Amino acid sequence: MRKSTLLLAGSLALAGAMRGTFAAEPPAPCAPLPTPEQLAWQRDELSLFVHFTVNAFTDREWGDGTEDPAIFNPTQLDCEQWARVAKDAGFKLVILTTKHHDGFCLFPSDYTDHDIASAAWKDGQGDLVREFVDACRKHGLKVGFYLSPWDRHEPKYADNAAYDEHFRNQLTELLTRYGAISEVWFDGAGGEGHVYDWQSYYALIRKLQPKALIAICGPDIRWVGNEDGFAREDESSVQMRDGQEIWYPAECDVSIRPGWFWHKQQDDQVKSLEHLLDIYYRSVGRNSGLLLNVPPNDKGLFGELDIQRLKEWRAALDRTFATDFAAGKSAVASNVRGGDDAFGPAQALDGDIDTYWATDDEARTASLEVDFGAPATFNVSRVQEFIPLGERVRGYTIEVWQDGAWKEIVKGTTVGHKKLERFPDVTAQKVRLTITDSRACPLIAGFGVHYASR
Ligand code: FUL
Repeated sequence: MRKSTLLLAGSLALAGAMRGTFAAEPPAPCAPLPTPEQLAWQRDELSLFVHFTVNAFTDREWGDGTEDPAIFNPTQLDCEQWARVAKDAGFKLVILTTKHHDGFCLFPSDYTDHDIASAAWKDGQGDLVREFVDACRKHGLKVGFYLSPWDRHEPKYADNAAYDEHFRNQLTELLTRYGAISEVWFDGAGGEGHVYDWQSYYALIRKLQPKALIAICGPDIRWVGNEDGFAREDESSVQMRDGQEIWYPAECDVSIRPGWFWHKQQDDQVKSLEHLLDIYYRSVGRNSGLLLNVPPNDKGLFGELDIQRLKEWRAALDRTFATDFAAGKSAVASNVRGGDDAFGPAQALDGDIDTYWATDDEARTASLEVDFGAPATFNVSRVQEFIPLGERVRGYTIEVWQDGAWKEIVKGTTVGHKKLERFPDVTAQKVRLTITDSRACPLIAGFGVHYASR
């Protein structure tokens, strides 16, 4: 045993010596860092939102809580259809509105009659949340719950403390009956002036589902600040709170239609493919999670046009990123950590975001040059940092070699998990990524250029 360990160590040293390098120490983390759950969420990139309640039967966006629960009767409800559509379009997590502002619960709650047990659907015997969770699990999707703090039906809402208890009771039902929950989404809308005991909600979630992320009115995932699906060009997961830097990644929520809920007259107002692609590039492509809403209709099904559009969207993205002109090509870098190939530029071009090109500790600027071997035409760039060790890059450029000189085509700020840029078609044989500013030595897990057909 000992002998073979020695032999292994000896041959590794020999291999290092043969290529003129010895294993370099991995870089130190650059705080703040993501939790394992935040990291997985950022790498998942895509979540589907499902807005469903009595509003699908009243043609409203905000129910006022006076709706008769009996009207809720999605006669062809098929949560598997939702899950299949989500899966095929590349979503990793699906978040359901288990209770919207109208207070109607899609699960049978012991704390209200304003719920699925009073609905005509399945004579009050059904549990829509259960069907939703089962369908997601069957199709390998993570599950998230939206539970509206603002409740326009519940009489206890008038009494802060009584409502806090009511809300915790409902949270307990949701977080103990349905297995592992990945995200709890707290909407900040409505209820102006009402004071919620947020800390007690968070403590309960941490106790019942320690791995669940708490989003929006919560400490783990931040609302991007609009409902258009667009992040800022310099969106960063490093945010200041109470004078401290914390890891707080952004989520972009937007609906595929004008409304969050289904309205018959919006059946032909599904966003165009161009619009949805724009949303992708300006959310996922700006270091943020995309939470795209698709509302089921009054039958309990996604619309044909919504499904068709999602297919087109997935196909367009797949076509674009299947082109990857720098992948596996020969590359040189201005600085390689300890001269060790384990941190060499090839690590940014290998399609594996768990390996990365790294520089020596002192470097704050560095460049990586790729030669495709033949001219290529492209119009999208992709840069990805190795965020398990923190977000570092604060400035970068991309240039192409044309007519004997470098010509700048992208000038960016932050990178984070993924930064995509679109630009007019450019043809070149060599491309250069330069990190112009960084909080610590840059760690680049992915660099690529792609062609999006128009
Ligand atoms: C908003 C709500 O008022 C909308 O109805 C929707 O749920 C959206 C996601 O959040 O604040």
